[in-house]
Amino acid sequence: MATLTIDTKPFDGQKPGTSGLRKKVSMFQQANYLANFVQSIFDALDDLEGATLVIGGDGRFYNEQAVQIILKMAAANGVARAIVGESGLLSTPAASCVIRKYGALGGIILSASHNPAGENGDFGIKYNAKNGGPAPEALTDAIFKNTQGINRYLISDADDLDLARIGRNSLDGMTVDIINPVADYAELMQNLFDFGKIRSLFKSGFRMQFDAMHAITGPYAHAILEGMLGAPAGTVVNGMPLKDFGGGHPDPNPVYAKALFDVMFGENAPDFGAASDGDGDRNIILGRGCYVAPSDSLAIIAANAQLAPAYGDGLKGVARSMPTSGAVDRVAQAKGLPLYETPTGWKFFGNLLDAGRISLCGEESAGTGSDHVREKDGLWAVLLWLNILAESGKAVSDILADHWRTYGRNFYTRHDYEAVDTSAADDVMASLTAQLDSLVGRQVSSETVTIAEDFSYTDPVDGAVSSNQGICIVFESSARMVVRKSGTGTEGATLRLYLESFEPDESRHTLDTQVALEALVEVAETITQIRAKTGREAPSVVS
Ligand code: VG1
Ligand code: CO
Repeated sequence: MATLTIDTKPFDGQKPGTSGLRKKVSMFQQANYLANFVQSIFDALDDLEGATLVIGGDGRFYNEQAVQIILKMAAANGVARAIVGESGLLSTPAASCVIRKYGALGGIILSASHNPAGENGDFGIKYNAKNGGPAPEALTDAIFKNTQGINRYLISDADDLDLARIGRNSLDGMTVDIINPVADYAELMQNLFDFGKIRSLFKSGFRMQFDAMHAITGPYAHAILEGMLGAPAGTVVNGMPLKDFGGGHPDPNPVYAKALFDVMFGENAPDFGAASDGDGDRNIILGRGCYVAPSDSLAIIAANAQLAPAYGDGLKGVARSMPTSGAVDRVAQAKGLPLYETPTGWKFFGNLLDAGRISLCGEESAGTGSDHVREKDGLWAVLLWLNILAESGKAVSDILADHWRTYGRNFYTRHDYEAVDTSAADDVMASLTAQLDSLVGRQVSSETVTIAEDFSYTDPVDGAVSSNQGICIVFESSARMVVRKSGTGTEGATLRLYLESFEPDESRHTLDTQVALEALVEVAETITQIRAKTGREAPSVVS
C-alpha cells in the first residue's frame, strides 16, 4: 500500500454555509471535489498527525463512498485512528458524543440535514472540533482559504473496508474502529434522564408516535424508545434509514411532517408525537391535537428541565438564536438566568457551553440542545419532554396552556420563500439594509418601528465578531420581524421571514397563530416587498 499525491486545482463554491458545505450530489461526484474539501480541512488542522478522527453520516446517497475516500485520505495524512459508525452511519449528535467520549481531535460529519437526499438530492460535509461542536468561524474560514489555493491531496491506494462489520481494522497503518453507532449515545441518554420513570409511563399505557422520516434517527429511536424504554413496537414509524429518505424532505415542520400532524390531530391520536430531521439533530413535539412551536418548546424545556436528573441542580444560563422567539427570555428573566442571543447556526453556542455560561440552548428551526454534547439533539429533546411528562403527569396540551398562562404567549411564525431568484433575494436584503436608518420611527399600518438593525454578534467568550446575520426590526408594540437569507439551501436562494408578537391576555392564547399574526405579515410585506420582488404569491413553507 502506498500514499498517492494527486494533482488537483481549486473548485468554485467551496465556501461552507450555516452548517458546512452543502451541494448537489452531482457536484460532490465530480472528480476531486470531495477530496479537495477534505484535504483543505486536514491542511487547516495543526495536530492531525497521530490524531483520532470520528467519521460518520446520515446515511444518504454517497455517504458510504465518501466515508471510504475520507478514510484513505486520513490514513495518507497521518491520522492514527479513525472511529466510524457501522455502515458509515452516525447521527450528528451521536458524532458529537463520540468525539467527546473518545477524546478525538475532531470529526467529519456527512450530512445535508433536512435537505432532500438521493442521487438528485443534496450532500454535505462538515468538520466538528475537539469539543464535539461545529468548527468555529476562524477554522471554516481557514478551510475555505485552503480550498482556493489547493494543488494536491494525499490518499492511500488501499482497498475499501467492509463498513458493515463492527470491529477493529487496519488501513495503510491507520487503525479503523467500526462501532455500533447507537451504543455510546444511548448510554449518555441513560445517564441524563430517568429511564425508569419513562418506562413506567409507557407501561401505564401512554402512547407515542415517533416519525424518523426514513432518516438517521430510526435506529436510535428503535433502540432507545422501543428497546430500552419499552414503548410498544410500532411507536417508531419510518424507522429504516433510506439513501433517498424515501423521497421525502426530512425537515420536521407542518408541511414536510404532515403525516405525523394528521395522526396527532386525527381521531384516536396518541398522547405524544415527535419527529426528527435527516441527521437527527432537530425535533418537533406534538401532543394530542396540539403542536408545540419550537420556540415554545425551548421555553418549556428551560422552565421544566429541573424535572430531569441531569438538570436537577438548575441551569447556568440559556441561549437562543436571534430569530428565535422571546418566549425563553421570559423564562430566563423569571428564573434569574443569564440569556444570550446568538446568530443562526449551532456553532455560536459552542463557546458559551464550553465556558459553562449556559446549559441549554435552541433555535426556532426545531433544534434544542444542552451541554451534554455540542450539537443540537433531536432525540435528547424528545427524551427530556418524556421525562417532563412522566414526572409532571400532565398532558402536552396542559403543559403548553399552563406555560402561556404563567409567562404569556409569544405568537411566532416563520415564512420560507424557497429556491427564489438569487438576484431577487439579494435585492430584498440590499434594499432593506439601505433603508434601515429611515425605518426608525416609521408607522406602517398599526405598527411603529422602534429599532431597525443589521444583527451583529460579538462572542462574549473570545470576542470574535460576526456581522450581517439578518435584519431585525422591532416595533413599539414589542412585535418583531426578522429577515435573513438561508445558508443551507442549494437551489437559488431561500429567504426566511420570522414574525413574532407577544400576547399576555389568556383569553387570546388559543387563537390560531396565522390569524394572530395576519396584520404583522402585511406590515412585513410593506417593508420588505418579498412577495412583490420574488414574484411569489405565498411562502413555500409556513411553520
Ligand atoms: C437552517 C436553520 C438553522 C439551523 C441550520 C442547520 O439554517 O434555519 O437554524 O442551524 O439550518 O440545521 P438556514 O441558514 O438555512 O436558515 V440542520 O438541521 O442543517 O441540521
Ligand atoms: Co439537522
